[in-house]
Amino acid sequence: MSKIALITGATSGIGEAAALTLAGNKMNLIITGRRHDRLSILKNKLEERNVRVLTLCFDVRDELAVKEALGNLPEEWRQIDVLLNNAGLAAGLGPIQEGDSDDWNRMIDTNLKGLLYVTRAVAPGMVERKSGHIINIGSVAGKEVYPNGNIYCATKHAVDALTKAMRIDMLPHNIKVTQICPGAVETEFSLVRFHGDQSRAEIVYKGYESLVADDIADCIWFVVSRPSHVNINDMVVMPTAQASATLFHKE
Ligand code: NDP
Ligand code: 8X3
Repeated sequence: MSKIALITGATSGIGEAAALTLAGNKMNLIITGRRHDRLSILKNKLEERNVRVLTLCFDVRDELAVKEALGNLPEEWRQIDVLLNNAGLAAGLGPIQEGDSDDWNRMIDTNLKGLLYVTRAVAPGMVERKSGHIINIGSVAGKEVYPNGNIYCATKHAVDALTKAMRIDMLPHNIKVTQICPGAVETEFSLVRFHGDQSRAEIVYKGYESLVADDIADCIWFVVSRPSHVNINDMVVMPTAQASATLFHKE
């Protein structure tokens, strides 16, 4: 029987690319996000690859909505084999003393609490079946802090810590826990970070060859497709032209 993967944040960037790659490898998919129109378009594309697709439209920050969506899955969707905790964002880039608490709350509530709510809803089924794989999308920002990255870096450092903690908790239950930490990937990430300012977002990816979402989707498929006795704990993936969170070789 084909396996089932649940992807948070499948409406764009890394999550969307992961959905297409996993479907290409015959996984059935539960795709989630807040933008219903995009979920519908993606569902059609995925179904062309002859897999089953369920769309669930909810905000990961809304604990009740997460519980309702994932606690009432149709019977044939309950056995989730892979949970890809991908939904996340940066909001703003500036010094702590000028920070906007709305931005802080969005990042903490999405990157951290959202990941927790979804994991809390999915992990018990994995524990019961003694089988499953949780993959958290961290970041180079969870390995280093960089100027003006304060709260985003803090949330991704927390994802790094939580991934290690989850691996310990899941150990007796035969559940794999992996973190994938990308450097710069050209997606809608910077557009969101700069509150829709296209020209600021474009500068982030100028003068060097950044990663694209498919590069991370390839890594996701690599970790998913290892034999059952092999777990990739942590993967840090950068563009060749990036050596650290702040050091780029630009033309
Ligand atoms: P995108 O902005 O392209 O995609 C983000 C996805 O997250 C969207 O599908 C969005 O869906 C979803 N999302 C955001 N907020 C919520 C929410 N409250 N509830 C549900 N879904 C939400 O960015 P990326 O693909 O680049 O980002 C994916 C992950 O990768 C994030 O965790 C990010 O931190 C991480 N990352 C990105 C890097 C990069 O350089 N791009 C580098 C390192 C890590 P919708 O808006 O429809 O809800
Ligand atoms: C996204 C990469 O360097 O903008 O997590 O924080 S960075």
